Amino acid sequence: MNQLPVIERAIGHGRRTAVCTDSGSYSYEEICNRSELLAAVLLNGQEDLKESRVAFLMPPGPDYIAALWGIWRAGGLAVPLSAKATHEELKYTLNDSQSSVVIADKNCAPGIATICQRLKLKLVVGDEIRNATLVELPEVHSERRAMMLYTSGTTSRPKGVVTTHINIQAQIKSLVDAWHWKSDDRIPLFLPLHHIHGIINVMSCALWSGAEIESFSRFDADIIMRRVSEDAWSVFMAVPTIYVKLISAFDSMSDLDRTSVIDGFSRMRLMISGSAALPASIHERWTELTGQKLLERYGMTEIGMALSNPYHGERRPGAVGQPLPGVDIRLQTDTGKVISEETLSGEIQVRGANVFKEYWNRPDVTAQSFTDGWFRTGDIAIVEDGYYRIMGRSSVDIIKSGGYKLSALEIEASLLDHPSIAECAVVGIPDETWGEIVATAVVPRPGTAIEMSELRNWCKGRISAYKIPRILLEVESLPRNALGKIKKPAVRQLFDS
Ligand code: MCA
Ligand code: AMP
Repeated sequence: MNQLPVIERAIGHGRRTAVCTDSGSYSYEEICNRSELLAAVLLNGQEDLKESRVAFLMPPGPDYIAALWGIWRAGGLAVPLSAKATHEELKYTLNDSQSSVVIADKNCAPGIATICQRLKLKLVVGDEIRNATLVELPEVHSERRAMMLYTSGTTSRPKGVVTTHINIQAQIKSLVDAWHWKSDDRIPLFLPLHHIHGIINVMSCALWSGAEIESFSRFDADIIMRRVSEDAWSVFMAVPTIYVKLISAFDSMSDLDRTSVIDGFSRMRLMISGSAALPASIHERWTELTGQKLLERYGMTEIGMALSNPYHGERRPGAVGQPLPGVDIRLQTDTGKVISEETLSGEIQVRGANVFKEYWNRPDVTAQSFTDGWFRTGDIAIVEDGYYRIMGRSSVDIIKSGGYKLSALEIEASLLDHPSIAECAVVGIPDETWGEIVATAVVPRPGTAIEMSELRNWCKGRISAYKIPRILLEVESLPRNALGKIKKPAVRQLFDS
């Protein structure tokens, strides 16, 4: 039977170690076998899941990979859930994606079981594969839908970005080629596994190549630095906030430890930064400290990676390089003119097999996101001496904090449920560590006052921790334009004064 290329390759990697965690090492063969059993459990007598949505919440490691591959092998569409999401956010994702089944690890299962009961969804606990027997699996063609990741946008609630197996294969192959992935590579995985950065750039590229992943439940600078000093890895990928945190962690180390960690970093084959702008000062500081030139790249949930500094050649601070293999890029002005000179900036538009299929159940939004077959990213760039440089975004309502993309509108909608908030406006304020930090200007209801600490507590359990505002400003009224709409640039200025 023809297997999906991802599975075929994994089978070919056989007894090599695919992933290790603090509980042991797991081979490709072992994970393939688990995924086959899980596919049998999911099929439960059916011949093919036919792209029905299967959501999953598994810790990083062999069970996460087996869940993803198991869903694919049964013909399902995988919906990775966020381990940091609140119950409300999980319910939204499950409802919006019309998931019918949820796979959870036995440790996550108690929390999600209540949600499944309420939404009448079937819960499969990872352990169930112990009693499963193998069945014939369907033949799944690469044109079929494979994965749905939720991403915030300029509309209030997150949208499901659907990619096919062809899209995913194109995203992986482009990076394996451009960044020279090899089967003897070793990489740490500490990024969340409901976003492209962790799922494709780190995990899927490593597994495609037969490389080894060491996975962690979260980023812990001390643990990571200890493993670096032990030469545990050849490749390292992180968001800018992590590099900032590592630089500040160096300051609190003894000279001996510091030298050994820095030597470890300097011996790596490749260190990459992405998901948000890497300030040139951090790029340069990292080189001063470790001798490593970080490779900065640019991507988006809808397109995977699109631009990258070169593996060989100049890695320019503040720039994101050139189009990756197989990815077409153009810049377009807001009047619709395609830019051919270096001096003009415009919106980045992308075409290629890497570009997603659709926003789930939102044909109108999907159609509006393309122009003449090119996907409109909403990011503005310019080309300087042959290298693209990101200048910003066309929407002030998108905030990038710690590498997470947040919708100001989604946060505002949650804050408006607070009994003392009459009106609010959320903006991103530049911040050295987080890139941007979430700030909100609020107009209190008459006779009430709003405290930052109280608001923070109120938000916990309602929105993910990284979306909670860190700065609060009470105002009597919000700046508006002539049509009465809130003026976000003017709201930002309120925080400067
Ligand atoms: C957490 N804290 C914050 C934020 N997040 N403060 C301000 N802004 C934030 N965004 C606070 C917490 O409340 C806590 O404060 C303290 O920081 C430590 O929180 P913790 O969660 O432990 O932080 P951390 O574990 O150090 O997290 C930092 C992190 C994480 C590792 C950088 O944010 C992360 O994993 N980011 C990566 C996200 C990612 O993968 N994005 C890629 C999507 P207190 O101590 O007071 O309670 S983008 C993508 O996939 C595209 C395609 C691309 O291009 O890659
Ligand atoms: P997401 O939707 O979470 O996939 O985030 C994608 C967005 O992250 C892009 O549209 C950019 O705004 C931003 N982004 C990713 N990489 C970079 C980078 N290297 N420099 C600046 N912005 C970036």
